[in-house]
Amino acid sequence: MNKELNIFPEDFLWGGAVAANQLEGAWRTGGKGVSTADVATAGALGRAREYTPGVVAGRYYPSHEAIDFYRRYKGDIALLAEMGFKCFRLSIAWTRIFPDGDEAGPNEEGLRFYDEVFDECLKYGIEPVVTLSHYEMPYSLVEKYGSWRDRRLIGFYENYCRAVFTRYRNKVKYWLTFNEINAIALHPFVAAGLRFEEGENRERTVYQAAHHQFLAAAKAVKLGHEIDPDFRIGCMVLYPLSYPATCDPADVQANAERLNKNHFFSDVQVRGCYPDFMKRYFERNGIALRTSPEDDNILREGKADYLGFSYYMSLVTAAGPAEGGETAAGNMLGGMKNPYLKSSAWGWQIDPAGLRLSLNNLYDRYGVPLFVAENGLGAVDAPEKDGAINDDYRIDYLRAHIKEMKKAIALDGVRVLGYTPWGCLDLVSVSTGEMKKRYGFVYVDKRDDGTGTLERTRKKSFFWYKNVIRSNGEVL
Ligand code: BGP
Repeated sequence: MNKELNIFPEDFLWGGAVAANQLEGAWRTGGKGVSTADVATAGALGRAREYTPGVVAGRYYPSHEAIDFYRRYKGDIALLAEMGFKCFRLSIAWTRIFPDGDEAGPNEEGLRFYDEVFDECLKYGIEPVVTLSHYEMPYSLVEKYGSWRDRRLIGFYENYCRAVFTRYRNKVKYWLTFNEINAIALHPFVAAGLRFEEGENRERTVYQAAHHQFLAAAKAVKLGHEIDPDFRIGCMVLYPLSYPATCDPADVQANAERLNKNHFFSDVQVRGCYPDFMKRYFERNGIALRTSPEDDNILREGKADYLGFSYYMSLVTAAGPAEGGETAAGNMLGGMKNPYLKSSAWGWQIDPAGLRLSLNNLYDRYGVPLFVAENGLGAVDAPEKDGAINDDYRIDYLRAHIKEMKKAIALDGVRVLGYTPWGCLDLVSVSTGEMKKRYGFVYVDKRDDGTGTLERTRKKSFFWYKNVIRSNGEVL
């Protein structure tokens, strides 16, 4: 490759990403409360996940044990260190710190757990990048308050942020407020614990809850900077790059509108105000949000320092119904099939060049540093007779995406802080609850029915990624 393309900044944060609810397990240990993820059943074998009203005896809930990171974190972090990780994106389980969400003070045992996890990272020079709420919140807040539709949630989130910002100020610098905040419009329970009443205007409730999350995130940014001006507090969105189905202006318009409805979430958090197109959308659709006079100020004073996003795939959008009716699956998205792209076994359309486009779109729009907080291939890994896992398909996927990210940095001048491929240790899938859908560099012996030794094995991609990091992205 052309020498000039080898320009990852010296301090580029190579690493990997996980979320507490998908790997920690120990769901009732150390004073932890029940979270929204703890009531999600396994939806393997083509069934959708169900979100039961509380934990129902006799049902299988994959997060309850997950991959038992809670007890095995030392060995796991040692493996990440062996790959040379510069950073590790992980989340704090809100329910370890405030088990019910509305207590007056934090749970010391929960705080101590993350002290140990962060110390372990720092021992190897791994910078923790911490998501404050990653598809997990106290279930009790759902039951008592109806979750984020209630403005009081802002105060509970603020208390939680204050507790962890204060406690970890000497250990953590990079924070993310809500994982994939725009997923609230696609999966309201997973992203925000929302359940709907009969006849309720769902769209209105979703945007009301999103408004509260925006305020909570903005308050977290302000508070964090007061506690430590060196904190870098970002927001995080699922980036659903989408192409118009044809050059018919009607398709181009439909695609632009689809993109904008997602940009809305980063617009508010990065620019600190609601975009006009969304105000008009609310007016046209009779959506009147309950707001307070101080809201505009709160949003303005709490703009995110950087923008984290997940990128797995791209979509296609048409003004009318898909011609031929061929559709594609996606992380909560779906859409039309793109004939130029191949798909993963779960139907997600693989589009490395789309990562460069996404980086450019976001950088042009906002001009703030970006963080590729998730990317990766969910695939079935079949260990060989000798136990080796030759996941060349995963290496191919990641290599192609890193090459495109490199072009965005070197050729287009996009500022990217780091790259954390998803599920660096195999973990529970969020959309299906499966273990069979694996992303990791490290294989975890656990099956969809909950059996397995939980033993960890380095995959071929482990050694490949180690070289990528060692060469700062030169050897791909
Ligand atoms: C993102 C979530 C992650 C993660 C990933 C892969 O949307 O932030 O939590 O799980 O997608 O999705 P899945 O687990 O469904 O394959």
